[in-house]
Amino acid sequence: MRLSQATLGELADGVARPLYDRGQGVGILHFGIGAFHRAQQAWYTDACLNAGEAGWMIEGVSMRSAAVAHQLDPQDGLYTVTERSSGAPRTRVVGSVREVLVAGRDAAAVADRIADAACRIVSFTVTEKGYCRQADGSLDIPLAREGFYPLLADGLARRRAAGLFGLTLLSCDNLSANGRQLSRLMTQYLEETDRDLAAWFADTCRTPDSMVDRIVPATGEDDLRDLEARLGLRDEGAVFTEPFSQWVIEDDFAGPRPGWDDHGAQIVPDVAPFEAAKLRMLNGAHSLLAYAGLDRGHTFVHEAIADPHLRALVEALMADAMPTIAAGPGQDLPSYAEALLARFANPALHHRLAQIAIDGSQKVPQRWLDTLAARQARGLRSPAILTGIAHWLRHVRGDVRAVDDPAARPLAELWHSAGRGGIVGAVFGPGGPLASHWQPDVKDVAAIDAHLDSLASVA
Ligand code: CS2
Repeated sequence: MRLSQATLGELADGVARPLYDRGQGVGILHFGIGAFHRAQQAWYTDACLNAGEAGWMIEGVSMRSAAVAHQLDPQDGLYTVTERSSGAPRTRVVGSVREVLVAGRDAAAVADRIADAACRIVSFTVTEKGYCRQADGSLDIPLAREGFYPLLADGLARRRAAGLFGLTLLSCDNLSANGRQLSRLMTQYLEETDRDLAAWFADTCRTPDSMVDRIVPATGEDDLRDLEARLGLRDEGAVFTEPFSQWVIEDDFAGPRPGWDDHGAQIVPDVAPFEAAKLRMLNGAHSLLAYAGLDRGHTFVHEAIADPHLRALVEALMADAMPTIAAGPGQDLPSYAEALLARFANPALHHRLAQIAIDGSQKVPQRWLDTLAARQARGLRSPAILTGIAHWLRHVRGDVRAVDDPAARPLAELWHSAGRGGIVGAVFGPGGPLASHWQPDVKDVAAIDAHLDSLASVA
């Protein structure tokens, strides 16, 4: 039997479930309703609704496939979030998602929702590549036409025509200054397509920066089977995560918002220091564990962090990142580093290194290169990150394992044309795809080259 509104009563005792009327208004349209959104923003919103707030149901948009719609729509949008650690798992049913629209199939319905007066927030977890940026950070217009931009522009145009107020556009992706980037990219899109709308957007909409943090590994069939045995119901939309969760949002909304801060989120004047710490320390360490850990034969994050060689590298990366971050109020970076090491060691999460290794070309700039650039400006290096770069370059050569990255082809071609001796300069030197973030000096190149030489099977 499948989880749904009708079968909620069949759930095993002790599983928390929504206490509110799920027929109430939709206040949020969310682009990219993958596992992360379900375990994070929708989970905070569910807590708000359980506490008696109204009007904040979420309509999700799946950008690439109908799979999430097939998971959630037959379940009336219901799904479970299970927190895993060394203790017993804790499962709760989340009810804040009304239904899932599919970008390619339901474009008119998406614009209808955005144009609805009840909608106040459009939020995003479309991954780094979903913003359709070119190497220099500007919008790739032809690519953007395939993404969320035209859907959002349609909805906004209809709001403007109807004389409605603007929206809060809330990016929840792992980019630095994600709200400011979204604003800049959306403005560029509108200036190309509808200049009047660009002016309305600037006047009426807001794009707060936000830092999101919760480790949410991809769900596997084994996870679903175990859960079914515990719950007595099958949940195709289940997500599994850690007990930890953090969400820091810039206090810059165009209108009302849920009281996320009553349930653990932080609303602050400036997200930048939280974001820098999260991207450079957590995500930076993750990517280092992914590329170096796979090369050392590991499968999961908790295995890689138990490898003393990798743990030392991660500790060095964090120590190198810390002085580049101007800690904000209440931020204690050494304790943060300790807490991250403990989270990585969570034995129950089964977070695959291969999942983190996806889309490196989109992640490396804000995770590693910003630290390198900030250190370079002070005459300092980061040997740990240079080691990571060597592992990443080896990975994108494409002959060790499959490379899942929008730049997989151009990077493999660079390896082909520049060869082993020229690859570092070809990727990071003038004209290279990552040159706008950090440019290695002669010693950096030599250090990366030396690591590449030491990696077996690199010709
Ligand atoms: C990970 C992140 O897959 C990845 O690249 O580094 O998804 C990470 O688990 C989250 O950002 C944690 O908040």
